[in-house]
Amino acid sequence: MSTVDLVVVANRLPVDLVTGDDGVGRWQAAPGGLVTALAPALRDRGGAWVGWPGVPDAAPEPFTDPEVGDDVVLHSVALDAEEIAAHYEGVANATLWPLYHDLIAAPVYDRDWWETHRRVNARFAHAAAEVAAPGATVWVQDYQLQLVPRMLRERRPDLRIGFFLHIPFPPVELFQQLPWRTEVVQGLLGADLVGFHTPGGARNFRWLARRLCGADVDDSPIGLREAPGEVRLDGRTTRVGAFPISVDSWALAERGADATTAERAAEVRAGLGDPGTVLLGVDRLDYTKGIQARLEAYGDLLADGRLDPASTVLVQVATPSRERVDAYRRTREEVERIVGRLNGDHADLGRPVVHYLHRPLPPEELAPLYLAADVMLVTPLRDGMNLVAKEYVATRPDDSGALVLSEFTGAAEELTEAWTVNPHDVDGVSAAIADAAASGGTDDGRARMAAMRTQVREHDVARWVEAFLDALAGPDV
Ligand code: GDG
Repeated sequence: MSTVDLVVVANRLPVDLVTGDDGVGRWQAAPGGLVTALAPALRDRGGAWVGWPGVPDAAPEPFTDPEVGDDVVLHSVALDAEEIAAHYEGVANATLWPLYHDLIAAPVYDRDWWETHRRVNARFAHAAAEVAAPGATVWVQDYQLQLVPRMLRERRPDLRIGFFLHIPFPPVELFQQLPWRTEVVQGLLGADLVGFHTPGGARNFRWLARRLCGADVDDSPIGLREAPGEVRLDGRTTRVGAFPISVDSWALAERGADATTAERAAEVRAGLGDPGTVLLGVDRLDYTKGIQARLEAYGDLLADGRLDPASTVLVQVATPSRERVDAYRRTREEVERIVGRLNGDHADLGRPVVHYLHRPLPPEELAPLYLAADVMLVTPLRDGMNLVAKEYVATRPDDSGALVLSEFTGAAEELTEAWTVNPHDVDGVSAAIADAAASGGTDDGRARMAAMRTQVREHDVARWVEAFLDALAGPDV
């Protein structure tokens, strides 16, 4: 097998194997911006991507896909149905996801799942070790693969290994619940560089490295995009830093400025009955996203007359997600119950107050929605970054619009001019939505959007990739 100098390891490949109506399997671009972000770096260096193809037992030979790039070799890690249930639906989505998102749902700690999780992580490490050239750089992605850096280091001490966590790293008191907490911290310490969205996550991890593994750590402040902190253990140093991810701001701005996008946005508004105010939410249907909180806050505004049901609509896109996990089914039921109640209480014939879409929209439909929305509602109870907030800001063609943003997102540390809210405080969310809706056309509203547009333009996703890979390639420590 030929080897490469840059390997990305992620739970999923950037393409999914899907079976068509004719029973024939085809590769289809997987949802998510990670591939857009990483593909250029992989193409430049002739890299490889190691990941699971998204269906049980698929084990194709290494292949390429034009959507990713002809120079990027895709290596599949096969998982069987039991491994998908225990590693992916179990440990990843029912243990680590809720634990790392402040216990919004109760995490399940299952020893058998963990055994499988460990075995699956070892398989990813093995696959990465096979394709990495001597001295290559390997960039491991996200919470499903936290054990991989150490496993890979044991096999291949010559490699430069980076790890990035796309979700929040939890407060130390919560992390301590995990029965396998030391194993996870040791796993991550196999990397040369561990990246988080926020300085707080990096500092929590550094504290745990000392507490759980006895590592020697520095006490640098670790700021946003500042020099990483250092953790020394067993003669090696792992650097720990904050690398907030972003979006492809220029591509989004181009799409937002396109005449066809504006025409489609006008059609969308007309289809909604040309209301005075359009509010928008776009989320995976996940209990972390705070969809219920924003619906309740909106309901209060309609009920007390601060927003007029005859001239206001909320469009909520809720992309189906993890539907086999119980907590997600319950969240869907709650969201749909509230949507039903709000329309029952406030809609008129042919004029719903909430337009609710429970399906994935094609990518080209998102930009017109962002343009059509006067106010974007991003109210997660906890979110590592939240790309939707940045996409809205980047896509708008001028300084109109307004963003209501939860303070519990990584994005809130950068988009500081948003209408910031605590999503647990329904009255506060209502007040912010009302203020944001009233800010359209005002100097204050325009100044806020202008500042946020500058932020996302200056810090786009290409810069994120470069910053992480530069730090990873940085001086030997
Ligand atoms: C994780 C972390 C972190 C959504 N609905 C549709 C659709 N989307 C796209 C959005 C956006 C992406 O999906 C969602 O990204 P988020 O960042 O908002 O949230 P997660 O999926 O939870 O992502 C998060 C991220 O990783 C990156 O590190 O920011 O904190 O949880 O790009 O536009 N896209 C299309 N149709 C939809 O219906 N085409």
